[in-house]
Amino acid sequence: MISSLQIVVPAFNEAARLPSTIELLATWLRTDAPSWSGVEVIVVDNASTDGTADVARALSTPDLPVTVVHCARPGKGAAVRAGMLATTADLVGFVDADGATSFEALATAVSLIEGGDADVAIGSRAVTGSVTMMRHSALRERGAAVYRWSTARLVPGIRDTQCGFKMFRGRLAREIWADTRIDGFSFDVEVLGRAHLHGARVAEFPVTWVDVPGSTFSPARHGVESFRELAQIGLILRRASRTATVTPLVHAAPHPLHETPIADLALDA
Ligand SMILES: Nc1nc2c(ncn2[C@@H]2O[C@H](COP(=O)(O)OP(=O)(O)O)[C@@H](O)[C@H]2O)c(=O)[nH]1
Ligand SMILES: [Mg+2]
Repeated sequence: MISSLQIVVPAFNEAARLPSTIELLATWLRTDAPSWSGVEVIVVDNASTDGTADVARALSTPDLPVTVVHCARPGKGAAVRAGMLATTADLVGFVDADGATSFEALATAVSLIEGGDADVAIGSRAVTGSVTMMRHSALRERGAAVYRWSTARLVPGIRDTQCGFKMFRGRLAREIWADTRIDGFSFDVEVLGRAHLHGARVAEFPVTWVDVPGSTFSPARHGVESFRELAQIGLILRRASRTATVTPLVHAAPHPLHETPIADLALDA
């Protein structure tokens, strides 16, 4: 049994990859979570030119309604923001359109949040128990290692900020995303930093992740931009930490992964 769950899927020219992802999700819900009701998908069409919105609408069924939100502003961060601000559910999450993260992650995330152990549950390819099948280029792998080193200073304790699977208490998500500024691929880092500032407990849990061909991330085109965004996030979080009133959402005890004081979040801490 879950309260209500909306899953945001950012989609930039995903007419080819979206159908199997939504169908996999519908099948997983039917077979592995038959008692869940009221699950909905919100596809955010990020100015696609390949008919993504029509494809998404055609995937809607009474068991798994799919609605489409349009986002003219380019970037995965902008798309996820538009989707999150359109949510109303008690639990909200986002997943990549390629379905790279196995949907078993939904069960883990829901139980962590509904069980009161976390306010934010993020899938990870870097914690014990994760299974990853990657086909990334050497350039992307090297860039990812430097990127992880940089994010560790912004959101200490979180090992994989970039997995395309994250779930939140709905009210918290809407409060966080109302303030977010990063439009590109580094938006997850801003969101996790802001979650800390809200006093939220973040649980990072292992997922099974299979690289799906057709990635929209180009190391050459998006890589430099992603690092530039990290520098900007350092400033944003430092500024936000000056005014943040940290009030734990549910329980007083911080998640063991995140005992780092808020002041240490700043880029130059
Ligand atoms: N590149 C890009 N991706 C976007 C944009 N808006 C939404 N997305 C989505 O962000 C997700 C990125 O996942 P993917 O392309 O698989 O990248 P990867 O998993 O990091 O290699 C997909 O669901 C994209 O459709 C955008 O403006 N640009
Ligand atoms: Mg992918």
